[in-house]
Amino acid sequence: MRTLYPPIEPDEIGFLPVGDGQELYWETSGNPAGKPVVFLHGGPGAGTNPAHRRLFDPARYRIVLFDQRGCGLSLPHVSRSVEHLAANTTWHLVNDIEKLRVHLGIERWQVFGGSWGSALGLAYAETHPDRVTELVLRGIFTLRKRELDWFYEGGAAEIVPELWQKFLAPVAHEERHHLIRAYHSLLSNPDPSIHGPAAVAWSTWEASTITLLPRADLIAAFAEPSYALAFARIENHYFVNEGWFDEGQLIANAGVLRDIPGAIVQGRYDLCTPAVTAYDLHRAWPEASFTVVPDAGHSFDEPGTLDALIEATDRFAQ
Ligand code: STX
Repeated sequence: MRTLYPPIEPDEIGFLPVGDGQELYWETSGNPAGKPVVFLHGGPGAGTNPAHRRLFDPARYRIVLFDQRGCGLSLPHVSRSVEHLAANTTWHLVNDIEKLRVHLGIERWQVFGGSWGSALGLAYAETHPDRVTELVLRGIFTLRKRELDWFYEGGAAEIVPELWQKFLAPVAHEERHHLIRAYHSLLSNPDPSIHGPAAVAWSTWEASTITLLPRADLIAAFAEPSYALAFARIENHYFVNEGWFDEGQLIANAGVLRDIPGAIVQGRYDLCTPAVTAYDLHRAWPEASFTVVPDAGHSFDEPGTLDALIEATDRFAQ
């Protein structure tokens, strides 16, 4: 089984102004003369962390991580005010990726994305296919109505009912027929005694359902108040707006990817983004390798998932 490469430090970091008063934290690590790869994090709103560098052979890759608008180390942080969400959409992020590519002097790069990062990776690659050397996607998420309904309106609840009760708790009974909308109102309420507990409940629902087995460290990290608030506000903002996608757009346009080498990696027991979406993408884009990990949930760091992801980044490092 392949496991994460050893920990490394960035060799360069910076803050890129991308307009609308937003500055994005970025970093490069690995081999400055290596093959460029950009890592797209999940959520949206989850930010990058140092473990993400370790998905790529540092001797062969120039590894680019950045925090998407409003989260991680990027500024302004959405935990400070919902006003900062106005200029934060999928298509802002697609343009930001291009700005970062040009800023770093990179012609074409590999795109790696898990979960929300897979949606953003598809949106970017379908908009700028000539800039993408390979596409590695994990825990496929395309924000179709059925996917949002599954995770936020009662599907996954059937499997983890006691966790679902905690997700419902902040929402008044008469608002429970549309939870993404109900949470939108709670998370944008200026009163911290309203938005604070809602953010922690939203983030805890995700943290407690993304691994095959419960992980107390992850659940605690997601409940940290300012992390939870930015994560919950950004995710909810994207989902209320259906990602600014037409229904089914990312899979309908997968024909554009035909000439891009690709890998699709999916955990069988992924409660967050069930395998049917990965399968639908596989059928629309049969040229990409398709691996269903039989004993994994959603998270990137389950052993079988790491093995399949690093197999792909090693294969594409040549
Ligand atoms: N959110 C899916 C997503 O992108 C609905 C995601 N889920 N968990 C994560 O991302 C992290 C593990 C990266 C926080």
